[in-house]
Amino acid sequence: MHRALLIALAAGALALPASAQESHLAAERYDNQKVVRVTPRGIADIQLLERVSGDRWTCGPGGAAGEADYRVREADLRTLDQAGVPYTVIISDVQKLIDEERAGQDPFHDRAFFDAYQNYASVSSYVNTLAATYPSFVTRISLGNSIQNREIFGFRLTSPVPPLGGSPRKPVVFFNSEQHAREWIGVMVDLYIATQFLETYNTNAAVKSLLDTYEFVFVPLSNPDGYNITWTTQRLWRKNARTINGTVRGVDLNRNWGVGWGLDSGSSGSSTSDTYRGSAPFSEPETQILRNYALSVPKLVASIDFHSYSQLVLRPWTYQYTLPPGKAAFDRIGNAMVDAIAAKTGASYEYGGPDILYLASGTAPDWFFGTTGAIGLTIELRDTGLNGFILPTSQIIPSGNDGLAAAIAMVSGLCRADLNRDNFVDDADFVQFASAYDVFLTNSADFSGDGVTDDTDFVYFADGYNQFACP
Ligand code: 0X9
Ligand code: ZN
Repeated sequence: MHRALLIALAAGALALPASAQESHLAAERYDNQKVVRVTPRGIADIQLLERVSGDRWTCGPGGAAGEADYRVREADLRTLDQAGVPYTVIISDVQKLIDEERAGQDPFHDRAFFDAYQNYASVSSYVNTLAATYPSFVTRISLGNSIQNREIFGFRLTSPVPPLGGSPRKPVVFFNSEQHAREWIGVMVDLYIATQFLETYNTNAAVKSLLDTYEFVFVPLSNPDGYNITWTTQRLWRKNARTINGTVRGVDLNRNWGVGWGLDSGSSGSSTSDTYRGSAPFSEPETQILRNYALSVPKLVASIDFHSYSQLVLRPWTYQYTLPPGKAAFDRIGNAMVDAIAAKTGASYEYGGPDILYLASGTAPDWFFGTTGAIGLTIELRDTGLNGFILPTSQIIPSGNDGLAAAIAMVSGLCRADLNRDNFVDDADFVQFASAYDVFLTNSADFSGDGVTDDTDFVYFADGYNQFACP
């Protein structure tokens, strides 16, 4: 082969392209590529890394001015050394990890669902199996279709115990994952939580009480097109499959939501960026679909948006450092979640706001909290950098137990009569309830979840009020 062509090909392969390849192309390879954890000394170091890498693995406690993880070629280490950039290699061969992950996916191996990562078709059929196995608990739902016309499906899960007060529907808790295509562990954790809820309903009093009180909506694959790219051509693809000028560039779905959208401090206006926010809030069908579903729910009380990696529980706001209303309640619930994870699996997670990560503008949790008032959290699952997005399959069930402990702690910690979210149920809440009750303000005083504020809600409020303390 012509020498110049060889060089061009090699350069192309190593240039960490920002566009997704067509699915008939061979999978991109990452031989000998590293992930380095950098402590930039200033903007020049960040610019250098953005130039040589182009693939920031985004998470990492320390924020924009602190540590950050980047995927780089072996030869780039010399460039970093010459420039004196402080770094440590946290993954020495990205392709090796991917190969090991692939080996764990042997389709002829008879394995249980949570022993391996699962593709779109397999996740879809698993949801059908859940619905067939637990017909009185699980209903499959279809929320709409992605850009490339894949169905975004999910399921509703609750016990057959009827909603209080004859309400048509229980208050809803929403769990979604996989806005970011390469964060495979989120899909498995979402499904693991649902499975454990179903399997332990009869033996675990806490789970029984949650399923008797609330309805849970699970959407395991919020970004099915991106997920398909990671299974076929680019394992490290993050965004959706939005085509711009004939090339699949992708929009970062977790920068496309309408609250806090469009800020350069936490997103990018450039379509080649991994945090491209899209041309307008909700420009993407995937975010529109999730938003529309959330708006169709009469009473949404809490939500978790699963991501990886870094082992964090993050509260709003993500787009600004200003503290959210009701921060006291977020702190109580977030700390309870972190403690519950540590008690169940021994994993160490950290709870906090954007100060422990970085600003992110136009995210799902900010929209959930900002628009519906529901508790809206991000969980960054395992690990802390040893394997990053390519988490070994042996970590699926342990991660599932992190998520399960966190989910139970969050919902058990909802203190719904604490309307002002100061962690006390007292006269101030009564006054707030009474004024909401007077004007039939459904979102804050609708305890039953039927979309209206009426006598039933008064009874619930009184019931919560009598306990005088948040869990
Ligand atoms: O950047 C994101 O969207 C999330 N991290 S990830 O590495 N999974 O992409 C975090 C978003 C939420 N929170 C804050 N940045 N505060
Ligand atoms: Zn993510």
